[in-house]
Order: sequence, then C-alpha cells, then structure tokens
Amino acid sequence: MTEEIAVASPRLVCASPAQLEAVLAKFTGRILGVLAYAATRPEWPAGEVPCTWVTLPVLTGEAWYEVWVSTRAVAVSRDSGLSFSHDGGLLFGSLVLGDADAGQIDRKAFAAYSAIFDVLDRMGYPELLRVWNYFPDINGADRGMERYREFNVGRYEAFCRKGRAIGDGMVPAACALGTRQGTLVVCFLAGRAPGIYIENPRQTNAYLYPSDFGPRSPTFSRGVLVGDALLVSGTASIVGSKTMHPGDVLRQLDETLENLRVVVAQARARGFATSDPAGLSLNVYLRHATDYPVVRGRLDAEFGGARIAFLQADVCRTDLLVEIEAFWMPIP
Ligand code: 3EB
Repeated sequence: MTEEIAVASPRLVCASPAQLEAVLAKFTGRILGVLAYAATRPEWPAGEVPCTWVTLPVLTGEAWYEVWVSTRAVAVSRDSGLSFSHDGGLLFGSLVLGDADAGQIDRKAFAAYSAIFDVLDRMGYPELLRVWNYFPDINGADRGMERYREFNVGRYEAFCRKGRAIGDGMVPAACALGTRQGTLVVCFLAGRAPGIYIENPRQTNAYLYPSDFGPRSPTFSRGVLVGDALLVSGTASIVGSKTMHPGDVLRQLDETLENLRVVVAQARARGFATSDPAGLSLNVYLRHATDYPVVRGRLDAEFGGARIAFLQADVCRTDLLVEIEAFWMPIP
C-alpha cells in the first residue's frame, strides 16, 4: 500500500477592511498571519493573530489585508522580537526593527536576517521560502552607497554567517520595496522542507548580478513552489540584469508581464498545476501614483478574475517604475 504524504501548502485570502472580520472568523485557528497594507495605522484584528503593518499607500482604498492561512491548525508564538505561527510544515512570521531611517541599513538587515535564521533553526523550520522586505528611503544614499545596495550587503552577510547556501535552487523568493516610515519590516514564510525555487531564463539569477548593482548581490530567486502554491517574487522590467524601457511605465509593464509569464511557465514545468484565475492575487507596486489609471486599465484587461492590489512604493532601482508580485494557489 502506498501512503500519500500531504505537502504543506499555504493559502492566501485577500480582504478589504469591510471583509476582514468575516475572513478572520472563517479561518479561526488556521491563520498563519496577516500583512496589512495601509498608509496610516489600519484596523487591527483582535486576538493573537500575528499582524504586520506595511506602511504603504493603497491606491484602491484605505487598506488591503493579505490573510495567510494554513490547511492545518496553527500555533502562535513569539521569540527574540519575532512573532510567528507554525503548523508543523510551515512557519510564517515577521520582524519589525525601528530607526531604519537612521543610516546603516546594512547592519539592520544583518540583524534582522540573523535573528530570523536563528529562530528558524531553533524551531526546526530551517528553509526560508519567501521573504517580504520593506524599509524607508530605499533609493537614498548612506555613506555614499544606495541604501538598497547596502541592505544587500547585510542580507548577504547574514546568509553566509548563518550557513545558508547561495546558489541555484537555494535562495528564497522575495520582494524589496521602499516605504516612507522608519521601520524595517521583514515578513517571511519558512518550511521544514525546502521549496522548489524557480528562476527566469530571461533574467540573470539575482545572486549572480554583476557588481555594478552593488558589492553584494541580492539573495533571492524569481519564485517558489510550496506544495501546490506558487509565490512569484517581485518582478520588474529587467532582462538579463539590465533595466528595460526607463521612463516608460507601459512598456515596463509589458516587459514585467512577459517575465511573469515565463516564471509561471517555469513553475508549470516543475509541477505547478493550479489554473483557476480566481486563485490568483497580484500586488502591483507603482513608483508614481499618477501611473495608476493606465496600469490598472491594462491589468484589468489582462487578468479577468484576479484580485489586484495597487500600492505606491519606491522600487529598488531608481529607473524602475513598476514591480509586480503574484500568488497563485487553490482557494481555501
Ligand atoms: C529585480 O528583479 C527587481 O532584493 O529581495 C525583486 C524581488 C527585486 C526581490 C530583493 C529585488 C528583490 O532585481 C528587484
């Protein structure tokens, strides 16, 4: 007799402020955590559900909630300033560090990632699957280096110090965006087992970016398959390692959509089978809020049934005007 082993898979439910209470009630006991996107402190779920505020303006309303749900019962915990939930297969959590606008973002990144890796090792969920990085003034300069590049130095050093390999099929999916408030927010999904990490043949693997993009490369992959869920990294108008179509948001959008199609195709080749458009969620980060109407028009035409959040954020290269992350999985 063969026994089927269920692989842990996350689920995502998106909610407006009006929908939040009902969503939380429906998934009580199975909520891994909530990412709350809002420019000003949003309404908070009561109780012990770990909720992390990402201080970005939402272009479609007051706030936007991503409720990450497990298919199993979860336990909620705290350790070393991290709050997290885990279900025996997956661990979802966040760490918020203050004074991230006071310089030395490399040290903050090193501290955050070191603390996260330590907790993951202690808890027995050593595999970092997907990371969300948010910090202020991402394109500003500290001590003569762009803060995103400085962030990459600290992140890279923490990977090395904590024994994480950097290479093909080994680095987490991620996004990195600039906010307007003084905290470094790092949210993460980790697992007892590694994910299937996806790269994009149109793009240089980010950990191999040449040094003109900074002394240490960013440590992320283009996407990750976690069970039957696909989590696509922040995706932009980059071919090889070069920004395409500077100054032209619609051409950047087309290039970004092509990159997204290629990442999904790569995931299909590795076993990703979800095709229900209702299970697709996109976060669209726009550098300029004034680009919202044209970008929205194009995306509404492209993605019929998907849930799309539009957020205003600084993208991690000054010449990038748009970045899109995508989550695609069965509806819980
Ligand atoms: C890029 O493709 C655009 O540093 O974690 C996308 C996703 C980007 C993740 C990161 C950066 C990161 O290089 C920027």
